[in-house]
Amino acid sequence: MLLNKRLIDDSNNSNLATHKRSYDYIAGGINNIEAIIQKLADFQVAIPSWALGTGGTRFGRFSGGGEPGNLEQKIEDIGLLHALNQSSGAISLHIPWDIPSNADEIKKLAGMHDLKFDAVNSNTFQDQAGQQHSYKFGSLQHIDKAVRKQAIEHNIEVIKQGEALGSKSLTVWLADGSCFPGQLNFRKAWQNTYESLQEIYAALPADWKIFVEYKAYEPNFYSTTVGDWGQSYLYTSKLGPKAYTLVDLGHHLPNANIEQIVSLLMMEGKLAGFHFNDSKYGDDDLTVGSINPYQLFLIFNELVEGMDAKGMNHASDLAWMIDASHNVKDPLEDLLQSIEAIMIAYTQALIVDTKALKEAQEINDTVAAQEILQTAYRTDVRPLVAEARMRTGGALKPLQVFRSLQVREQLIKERGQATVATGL
Ligand code: RM4
Ligand code: MN
Ligand code: MN
Repeated sequence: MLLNKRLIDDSNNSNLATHKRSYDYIAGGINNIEAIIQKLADFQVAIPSWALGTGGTRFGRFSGGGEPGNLEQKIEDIGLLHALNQSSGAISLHIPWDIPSNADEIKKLAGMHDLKFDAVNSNTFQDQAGQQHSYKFGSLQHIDKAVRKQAIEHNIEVIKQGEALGSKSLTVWLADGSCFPGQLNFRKAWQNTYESLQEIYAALPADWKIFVEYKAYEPNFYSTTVGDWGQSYLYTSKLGPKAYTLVDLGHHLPNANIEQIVSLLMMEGKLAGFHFNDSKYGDDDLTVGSINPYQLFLIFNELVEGMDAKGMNHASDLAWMIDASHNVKDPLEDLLQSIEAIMIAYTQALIVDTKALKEAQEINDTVAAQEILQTAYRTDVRPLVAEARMRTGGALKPLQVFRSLQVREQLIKERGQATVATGL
């Protein structure tokens, strides 16, 4: 399904007067407003191909209907999101869940929706039909060289798939670890993983990067072989300049200071980018900004400050991606909410009075520092985000348009009630 641009314009026109009032009110107080709007227009967040269907837990899965049944339909879904918010201009593929049968055709289709291919993701956490060796006890860490070899070859195959699509990076997330004390030798597991990663690294094209993602636990519940940013950093710093550490927000132990992690990784030039989501307890799949939007803002504050200090391009020097699974919400609505939350946090970070903050830090004025951050955080920047969307051809109110045009109902009509998307 394609959205009729005129219907988006109609909706914008009916919301315009109210929007203008709130936009003028807030924009009037910001000096570099045009530069900020441009940054928002440039900022794109990749949508993972596995997040367009209903997720589930091990207790059950409740499909909402109209799910994309193949990669073409997934691209179509991301095209819908991008038409509405103009901020989801990229797709991140998970192989083998979404192997393009014809890379050129898929590339063309994505191009028609104005979408690029972001990082490709390998999968050695599940066994696929017909696979020779099992990943039950790990993949790149496995005690058996033959299993490691199979996992290395899969990653190299994923790089090839990504090359054909124009991707420039490989994300490796490993489920490797152990469920019980004594199950494996930590050093041996680390060493095997490192050697395996070295082989994958050697297969990277010259202009590619490898992102090593960490996760504290799940599916292994005693140890994870890339369990935290320190372990990931150890791999990436030893691997070489093309290796970076990827931060998935939901992959930390409760209350971890993620903004500090981000700041230090950037300082070392080793931050790959993000998998955005939110979590309350141990989940890594809730809608971005749904539980702790202040933390998201603090992370963006470090990002903006760190990127500016290094003269980095906000839109292109780090990888931005959502990584979530939707159990009770319509996946497309959830993704619209997630992108909105990211854009809001980014905008708030852009309006922080950095000069005043530096001055407060220089004289240990803790009270002033808090006031400065919270002044930005408590500013309702939604009209700025909406303005950037409208100027680039998107909707002032994406979710409202999605509902009033009955997009999901149409998708159910086209695809049926019982389709099941590959993914989580
Ligand atoms: C993992 C991790 C990976 C993602 C898989 C599906 O928890 O976040 O990035 O590819 O889930
Ligand atoms: Mn992730
Ligand atoms: Mn995850």
